[in-house]
Amino acid sequence: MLRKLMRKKTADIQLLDERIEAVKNRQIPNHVAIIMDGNGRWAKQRKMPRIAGHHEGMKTVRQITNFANAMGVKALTLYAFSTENWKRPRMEIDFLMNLPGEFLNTYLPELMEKGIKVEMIGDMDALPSHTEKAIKKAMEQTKENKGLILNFAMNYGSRVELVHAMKEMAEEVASGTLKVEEIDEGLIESKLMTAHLPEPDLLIRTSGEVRLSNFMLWQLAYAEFIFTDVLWPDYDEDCFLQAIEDFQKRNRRFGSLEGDQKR
Ligand code: V07
Repeated sequence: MLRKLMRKKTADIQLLDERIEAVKNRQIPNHVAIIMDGNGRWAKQRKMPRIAGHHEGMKTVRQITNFANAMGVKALTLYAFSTENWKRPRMEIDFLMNLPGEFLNTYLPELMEKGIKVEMIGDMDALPSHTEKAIKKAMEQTKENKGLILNFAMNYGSRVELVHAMKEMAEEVASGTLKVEEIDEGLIESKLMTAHLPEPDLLIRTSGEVRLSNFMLWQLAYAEFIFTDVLWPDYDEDCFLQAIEDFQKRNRRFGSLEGDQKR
């Protein structure tokens, strides 16, 4: 019985390995963006407090980060805290604001080992100072790393980001350093917090919600969207591989048109 189970397990791993090899031979998304939903629901199903779900979700962040890095994804943006999340109970917010510190205390050595670079988008100023310190320290320590960019969206809202970009351009026009005719997509892009990142080509949202919720509205203009009912704490390598396989299937339908030419 045990031997039979082990044989099955070995076969599963072999199958996963074969899928990974096949996927690696095709176009890997440059930049994957994920809305990590369903942590509260995961906890509720187990009669546990919501924060237990958030904590479990953090383990998924580690697993998916390592897997994306191994697959050759260049950037992974994770929506960790939205500007809307401030409406949650105080105790839940306090818990969430401790997660970056806990995550980084535990995984920073592993991130260094794997060459992963930590970055952040969103309004850092509004975060508690201990949260800001933990993130800044990790960004500083990993800034020379050449592997995956692990980009956390924290206190991020896409419309606020766009308002900020527009104000900057308006001021430059008012001061005479920018001409209205010079405003184009490239310039707008350069004013966004994602300016240095490749455009996201795949968006994943877990837990069955089918909305963008003010996440990278400009940047996701040409991305493939994948929605799954799987709750974020249950999301695993198999799910992520499935998402890349679906992405590649959709992209192949464009025949010779690949990547940026697709638009
Ligand atoms: C958070 C765990 C994942 C599911 C979604 C909500 C809860 C990792 C971080 C993090 C953020 C910045 C950083 C390092 C780690 C995080 C929050 C919530 C607020 F530099 N997970 N995670 N931050 N959750």
